[in-house]
Amino acid sequence: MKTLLIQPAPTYIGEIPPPGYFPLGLAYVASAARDAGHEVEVLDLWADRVPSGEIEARIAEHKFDVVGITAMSAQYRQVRDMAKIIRAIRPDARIVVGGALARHNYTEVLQTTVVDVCVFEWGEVVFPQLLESLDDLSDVPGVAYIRDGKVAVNPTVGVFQDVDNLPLPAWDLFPMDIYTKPAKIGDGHAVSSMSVVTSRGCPYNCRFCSKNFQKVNMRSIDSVIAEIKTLKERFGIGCIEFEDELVMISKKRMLELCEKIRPLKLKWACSGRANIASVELLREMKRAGCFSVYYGLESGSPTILDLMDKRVTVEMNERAIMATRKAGIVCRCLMMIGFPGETRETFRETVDFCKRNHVHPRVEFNVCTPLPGSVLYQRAISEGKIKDKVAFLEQLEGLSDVVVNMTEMSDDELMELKEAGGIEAREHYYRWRRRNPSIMMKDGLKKIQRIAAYAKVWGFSALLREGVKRLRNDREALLRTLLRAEY
Ligand code: B12
Ligand code: SF4
Repeated sequence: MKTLLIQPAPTYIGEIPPPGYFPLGLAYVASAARDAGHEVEVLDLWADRVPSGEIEARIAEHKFDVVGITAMSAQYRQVRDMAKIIRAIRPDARIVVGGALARHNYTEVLQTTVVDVCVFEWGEVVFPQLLESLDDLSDVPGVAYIRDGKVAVNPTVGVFQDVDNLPLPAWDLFPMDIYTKPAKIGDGHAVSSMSVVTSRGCPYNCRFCSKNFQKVNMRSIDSVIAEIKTLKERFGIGCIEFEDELVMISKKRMLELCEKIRPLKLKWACSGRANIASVELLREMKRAGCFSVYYGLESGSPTILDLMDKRVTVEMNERAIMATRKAGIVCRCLMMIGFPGETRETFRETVDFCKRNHVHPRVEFNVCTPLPGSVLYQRAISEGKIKDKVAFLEQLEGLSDVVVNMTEMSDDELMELKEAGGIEAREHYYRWRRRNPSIMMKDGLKKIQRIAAYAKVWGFSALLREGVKRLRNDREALLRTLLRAEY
């Protein structure tokens, strides 16, 4: 079967930025389909930075019987429009969608677009079976499709036992020169970076979170290390971004990862969880090459953390920040505003938390959005805040500001609080930095190291041109980046 797999590009942004992350899910699917004997081509619209006006021509260059698109919920509109184009070019081709959009909104996708099949989790297991059974999908697990004019839903794959024997991602089908360009800076060195997952799923159930895998499946650390060694040998990768929903899942597993990754002498970054973030563990991580951990701390209010079912306390979060900095690892904190129950008072607790702990909220404060697949989404539907699921999906594109307000405050009040809170936290943070010359110096040195590393890779004049361009476009953002603390 001739198969074309597509990674969409964020065309709604205007000028498409270079891709920040390798589309691992699609690469796993590509690998499994190829191993099953199918002809697989990849069209990576993001890596190629294809503007919307050129998508049709790029798709028409390929011959295919089946096309597969990867998409998150926020990409509904892109999928709908792309499916229409594909149908016009090749009316007989089957159109398949996988990823969070297909997992959580298969009904809407199948009823309002020309997509034929939605694949839930485990695309690498499901897709090859699907390609063999296109005429009758009734025995293919983990798919939804239209049968007799109705949406038919097959049972999911669930826990997949053989996770260590999945084929490695089909990196070679993607433009690896783009993905491995040494643009990521691991601890002051420009290195080629690549995404890896050590597990699927997360054992927690934070109420705002939309997880891609319902059950937790963990790979053995040995299989993860074997993959990393391959990446190092084949592509000269010097930095690994662990993209699991939660990497710091347990102390024991993390220590095993540290012990086995240390001899590879790589830099790596991962997501963390405050409840297991001790100085001892983080020091081990640092020794093993970890340079950055990001935590979804979300709120400084104990009430909101409980309502979210975060299963951490404000004190644990504070200890995690301290421990991470003490270990010499960059601590990135994701904060949120607007979870149901949020008031001026609870958000004040969050801003005070940021100030007390000198947190620079990484993306300022994310406005809480009831993403499909989350407990909050069900609540928004039952409370009548989401009346039309398709209109809601359309609004998710870009995902900025207030999409659905889950608080008792007005949208304007929420946005005012977010802006003012962001300014207050940032100003405090920079004041604190100015008052701590030793930290300023340490960070300054790191920044110089980074700039030098960039210059080595890109050339000094290209770096200067880029700097001037950014200064013209968004002076404040550039200054923020330059001033952001590393410790
Ligand atoms: C990297 C990443 C991104 C990257 C882009 C990824 C890419 N395609 O290039 C960037 C930074 C752009 C991104 C952005 C966002 N992301 Co994101 N991201 C991730 C992350 C960390 C890793 C994805 C990954 O590689 N997973 C590992 C692979 C193996 O799993 P997978 O992608 O799910 O693929 C499997 C199946 O889904 C399926 N499958 C996937 N595609 C296809 C295609 C076909 C044809 C088939 C058959 C099967 C199939 O098979 C695959 C193999 O099993 C995940 C968390 C996670 N661990 O999944 C979040 C995640 C996908 N992101 C999420 C969110 C919320 C966002 C944002 C909305 C965040 C924000 N507040 O802005 C934005 C969306 C921006 C927008 N407007 O479009 C949510 C998705 C929720 C949802 N309902 O959509 C996740 C699950 C994180 C979470 N738990 O909250 N993200
Ligand atoms: S927010 Fe993080 S810890 Fe909570 S359920 Fe989602 S992935 Fe797991």
